[in-house]
Amino acid sequence: MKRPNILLTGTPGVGKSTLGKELSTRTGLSYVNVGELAQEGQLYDGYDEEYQCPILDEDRVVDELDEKMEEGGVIVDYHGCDLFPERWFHIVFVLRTDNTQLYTRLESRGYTGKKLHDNVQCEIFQTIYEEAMEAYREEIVHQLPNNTPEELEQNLEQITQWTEQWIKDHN
Ligand code: DAT
Repeated sequence: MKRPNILLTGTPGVGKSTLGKELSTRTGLSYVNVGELAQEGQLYDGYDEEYQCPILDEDRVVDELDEKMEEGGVIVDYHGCDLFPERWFHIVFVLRTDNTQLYTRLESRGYTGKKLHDNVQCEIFQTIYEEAMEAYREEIVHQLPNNTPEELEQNLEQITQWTEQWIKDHN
C-alpha cells in the first residue's frame, strides 16, 4: 500500500511534536523527530557557540532517512525544511503560533535571552513559512494556526482526513 510522507515544520514551540505524535497514532504513519534522530545518531558537524547547540550534519540526516522516505508513510518533524529533498514530501504543513503564546511556551521550556528572542522573532518574520515556499511547490505548502487545544484537534482532523483521502486516491 502506498502512503504519503508529511512534513511538519515551523519555529520551535509551535507544536510540531505534539501534533506529529498524535497524528502518527491516528493515521498509523510513522513519526520521525529529526532533532532526536540526530541526537541518537550523533549526526552533527560542529558546534554553534552562539546558540550553544550542535550543528546538524544535513547530508548524514538525509542519507539516514532516505530509504525510509522512499517507502512512504512517514511524518517528519523539524524546525527547518530546506535541507530535505523536495521529492520526499507529498504535503508540507507549517504550524503557526501567535508570538505572545509562543513566548510563554518557549519560556516554560527554559529558553531565555537571545535564544528566546530569536525564536519568537523567527515566528514573527514567518521565516520557516518563507523557507517552505521556496523549497517546495507552493500548492503543497499549508499554514496551520496552532494556538489552542481546539486548533490542535482541528489540525489533527484535517490532516488525518487528507491522509485517508490520499491513500484512497493512490491505491
Ligand atoms: P515543537 O515540537 O514545535 O517544538 P511542542 O509540540 O513541543 O512544539 O509544543 C510546545 C509546547 O506547546 C508544549 O508544551 C505543548 C504546547 N502545545 C502544543 N500545541 C498546542 C496547542 N495547539 N495549544 C496549546 N498548547 C500547545
